[in-house]
Amino acid sequence: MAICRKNSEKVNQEKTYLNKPAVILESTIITHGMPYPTNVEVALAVEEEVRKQGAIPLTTAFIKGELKVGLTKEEIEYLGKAKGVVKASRRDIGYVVANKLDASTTVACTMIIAKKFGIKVFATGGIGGVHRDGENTMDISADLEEFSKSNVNVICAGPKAILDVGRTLEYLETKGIAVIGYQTDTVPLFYTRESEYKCEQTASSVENLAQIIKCNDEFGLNQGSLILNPIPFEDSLEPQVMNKAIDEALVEMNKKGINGKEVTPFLLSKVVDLTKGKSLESNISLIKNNARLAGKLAVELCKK
Ligand code: PSU
Ligand code: MN
Repeated sequence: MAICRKNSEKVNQEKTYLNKPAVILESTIITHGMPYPTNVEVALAVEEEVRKQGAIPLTTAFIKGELKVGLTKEEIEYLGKAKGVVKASRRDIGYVVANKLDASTTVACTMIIAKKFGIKVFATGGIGGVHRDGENTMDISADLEEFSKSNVNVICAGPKAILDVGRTLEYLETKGIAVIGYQTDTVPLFYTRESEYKCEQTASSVENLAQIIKCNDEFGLNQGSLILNPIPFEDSLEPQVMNKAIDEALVEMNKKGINGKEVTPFLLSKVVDLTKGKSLESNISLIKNNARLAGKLAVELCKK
């Protein structure tokens, strides 16, 4: 127990990033989302995109149970190569710290850390959501629940089409979470820019986005928002190609009986195989694009 107390004291002493243009970045994408060495190259490139906007990139993870807010290049390299790293969500934090484990952070876990350190902006690729057939399996990512607990603004490229997009959006609506399309009227679906789902809220500019966030905060809503930033046109994929790959991946997943926290990593890597790496290229492009917007937003939010 002493280990936990000591660690949390240390965490509380860390400087806060309130009123600083900081962008937090998750690490599950490094350990469970992309193969080595691409994962490391992309993590470093994403940090660079944030810096170019005048903001501070902070990639988070637990190394041997110790929380790191802002990994060094060496630590990113270490995580990128390491085997058996825990994919940590909200429920896993105490377990990882107490047992001094290496763990990457999911969107939910990264939001908790961001809140603790006063970081308002978070860039990622995709978030977890309600899985297809979720009405039977009850597979709903803890990411969705976190938006009503942690006041952090998450920029992603939309719910990935491996999910039940309609139910994911319904879930967020029930929780009262602002889902804001950035310069788009329809919900982007990660690899594709448009969909049949309408965005109820659209922001025309970074200034507009910052205003919405500030107004929610001033109103005391005290919860996160989800910003949908469509993949750059030149790197988007054909919906037909993607849907075919996803359908095949789902069939194989069910055949293999994969469930729980393995579902998302399995589907992500299977889709990369089935599209012969094309989806990986798109993934890289959209993450960098999200990092750019996050950097701009973090700078904008610091303006009085
Ligand atoms: N979706 C993606 N790419 C990812 C993830 C989701 O398109 O890398 C990762 C994120 O870290 C997210 C996590 O928080 O998977 C969700 O996992 P689960 O569905 O088990 O909650
Ligand atoms: Mn799940």
